[in-house]
Amino acid sequence: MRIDILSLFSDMFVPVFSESIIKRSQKKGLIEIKIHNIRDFSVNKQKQVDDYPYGGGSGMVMMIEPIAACIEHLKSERTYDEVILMTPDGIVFNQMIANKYSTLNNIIIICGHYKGIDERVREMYVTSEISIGDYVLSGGELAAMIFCDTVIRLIPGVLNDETSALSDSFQNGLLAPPVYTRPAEFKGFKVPDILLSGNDKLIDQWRQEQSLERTRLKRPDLLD
Ligand code: 6GU
Repeated sequence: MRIDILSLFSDMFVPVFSESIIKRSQKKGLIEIKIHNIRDFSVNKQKQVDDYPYGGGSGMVMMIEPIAACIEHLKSERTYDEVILMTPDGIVFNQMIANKYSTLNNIIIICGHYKGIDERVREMYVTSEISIGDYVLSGGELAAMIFCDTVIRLIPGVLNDETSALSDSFQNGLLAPPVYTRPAEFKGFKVPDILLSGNDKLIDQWRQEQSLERTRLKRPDLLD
């Protein structure tokens, strides 16, 4: 999968994408991430990327020209499955949506900022709009990182233990069961006996029960 991210704050992505699973999956050649600074595509001398809103009002609006120039440049080199706009008025991201995006080959992600983005960007280029929850961030960058992290770990080969993503919380619509490692007892707190029993069938059954019980207690809305 190739991910092209358009942002006014491209440096924000560097530390996050140079660690852990995202770093490894780029090294393995499973994903390619390119960050583009929208300012580099500005069409005037002042490197302007935003302007006052027509009709008045507070805040600046991201201009269409630099974004269009960047997208056109990318589209001249390959075809894209989706052009995603990160925006608080998009559909709310979840694991099911992440699964869908993890099967795509090439995607563009636009990170919005300020009071918004010239509406014609949506009309002309955007194929889907995604929000990460009902609250307002200063910009789409953090949301794009969360989107990328969630999608990338679902790509086959990214996780060492292939079954690991499958047993994630939410992957089967339930929260994950509790896990333990050594020591078997810590200050009087014991690991449940069943996990030390060696009986795989009973352990599986226990984990399923715990999963269901946790979901019932913490997130009953997931069971509706
Ligand atoms: Cl994608 N962008 C911004 N600016 N705020 C958000 C968001 C996105 N998702 C939730 N809040």
